[in-house]
Amino acid sequence: MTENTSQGATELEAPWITQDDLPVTKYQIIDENGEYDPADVPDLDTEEFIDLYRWMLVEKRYAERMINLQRRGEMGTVGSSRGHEASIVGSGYALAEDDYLLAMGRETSAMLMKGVSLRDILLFWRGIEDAQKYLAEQNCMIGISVGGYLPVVTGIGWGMNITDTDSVVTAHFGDGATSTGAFHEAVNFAGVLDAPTIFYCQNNQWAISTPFEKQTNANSIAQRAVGYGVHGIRVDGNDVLATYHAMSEARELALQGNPVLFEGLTYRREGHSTSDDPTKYRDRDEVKPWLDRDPIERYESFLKSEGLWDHVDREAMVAEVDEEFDAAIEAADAYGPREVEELFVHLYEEMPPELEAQLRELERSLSELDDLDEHIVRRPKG
Ligand SMILES: Cc1ncc(C[n+]2csc(CCOP(=O)(O)OP(=O)(O)O)c2C)c(N)n1
Repeated sequence: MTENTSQGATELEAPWITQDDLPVTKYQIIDENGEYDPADVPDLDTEEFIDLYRWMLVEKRYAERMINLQRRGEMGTVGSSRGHEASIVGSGYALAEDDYLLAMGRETSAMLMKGVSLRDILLFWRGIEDAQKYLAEQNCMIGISVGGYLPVVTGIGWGMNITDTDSVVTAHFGDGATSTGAFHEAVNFAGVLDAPTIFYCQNNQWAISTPFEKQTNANSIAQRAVGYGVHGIRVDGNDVLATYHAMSEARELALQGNPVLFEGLTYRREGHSTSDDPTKYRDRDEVKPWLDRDPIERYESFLKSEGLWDHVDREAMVAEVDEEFDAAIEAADAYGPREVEELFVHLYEEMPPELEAQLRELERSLSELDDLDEHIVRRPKG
């Protein structure tokens, strides 16, 4: 990773500030070699330590199975979370049942922890709008519009303040989303409103083909917190314990009315999605060191050092995930065919006239273009 810096203009006299005045450190508990200081390890019991590992396997296996399904034409485009397991699991594990989680799409295990059913996640990726309704019943949603849902997060947090709800709302998003206007409005306004919000940026270094250093001239996402007057932190997102611990503290801060801008540093190991070929824009030399920094392997070495590895039956864990995945596919396959109207119905209790008009227009086009409906249903997905 290259760092952007402010350049030129030496020998000025007024008290200018630059980002170099605010060095941002990376919070880490287990380092890349699996070394750690026992005093820094969060206070979890054996079951919880193992649980973190199991969830990371869930995330990994889910990503593998989704890609297989997509390759067989049984799923739409899929975005792999390989490499993000610690970031997703550590952040999700710190949340409570009533907290809200607005995901950008790579956070399956965090949503499952909140009680979302795997079937509904599969339905979502098959383009079935009903799925969002089921996700929302567990205080979760997936926002495909990059950054677009971030002001909604501030709104939910504001609502929690008004109703005196003892919960937080967290939004996950990528480094690309931090360049949207919506991101700036959302974090700024959350600060003004003391909203119990956690803005969790999974900085995986790439927004499709745009590398982080072309995304922003800032050295980190975390440093931007200062400009909004909120708490910020940069965490090694490949270290599940550091992520979990920092996220637990972020939750406490948010509950006390301090919004948090959280940067989890990680790396997208595979393509942005199954429609993307990353070899077109990034070197193998760049990817290789990240493959050696696998978050799951790093945590395995921690479990071994702590003498907890004997409690892990990895094969049985994977078999259990596969069983759950098989059942979820069966349930998703059994979900009946949907009508185009479903795209319009879940937003308002009563459909406003503009939407009603759009729906009629779409129905008219579909009936006029006999082939279109057939095309939508049959076109190759992905
Ligand atoms: C408003 C909007 N513009 C463009 C897109 C197309 N798009 C999908 S993902 C993506 C890049 C997202 O990168 P980042 O926010 O870093 O998240 P990542 O997928 O890397 O985790 C883009 C531009 C979109 N979904 N929404």
